[in-house]
Amino acid sequence: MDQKIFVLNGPNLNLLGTREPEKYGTTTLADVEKLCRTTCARFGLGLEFRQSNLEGQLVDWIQEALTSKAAGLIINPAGYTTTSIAILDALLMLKVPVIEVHITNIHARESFRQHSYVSKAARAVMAGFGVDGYALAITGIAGMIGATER
Ligand code: CA2
Repeated sequence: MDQKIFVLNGPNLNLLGTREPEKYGTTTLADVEKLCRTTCARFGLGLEFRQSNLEGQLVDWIQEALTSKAAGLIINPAGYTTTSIAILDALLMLKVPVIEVHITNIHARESFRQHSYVSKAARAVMAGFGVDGYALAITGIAGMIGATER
């Protein structure tokens, strides 16, 4: 597997499946990782799947994606979507496709959730498909980088 993608998750997503199931569903982040692994395997892609509650940690991982020559990056920035110029600046350094994922449709929610700094660096945005959005984003990135289904 020489092509690898990073899937990064922001604050509080470690609690996925355990709180507010009416909004975010009952699937846990461990289940999402399995879904991502299965989907990456279909395209022969390696996967780094990570979550952090810390902005600087997410920035460090984006820089790691750059230095380790990842083929693409998917990020659910969660609460940092609307605030983090540091995450935006790190993403803007990547030459490979970046896809922003949100479990919910942020545009149908409170107005403060509707602006995303991250979108400025994203080739595509997936919002409102629930956790399936992660698998859809991997399929999309596979197409963008020319990885074909095995
Ligand atoms: O819809 C999404 O994926 C969000 O990125 C989720 C963020 C929210 O701040 C964004 O506006 C939209 C919140 C993630 C919090 O994670 C939780 C997980 C389980 C239960 C409660 C919160």
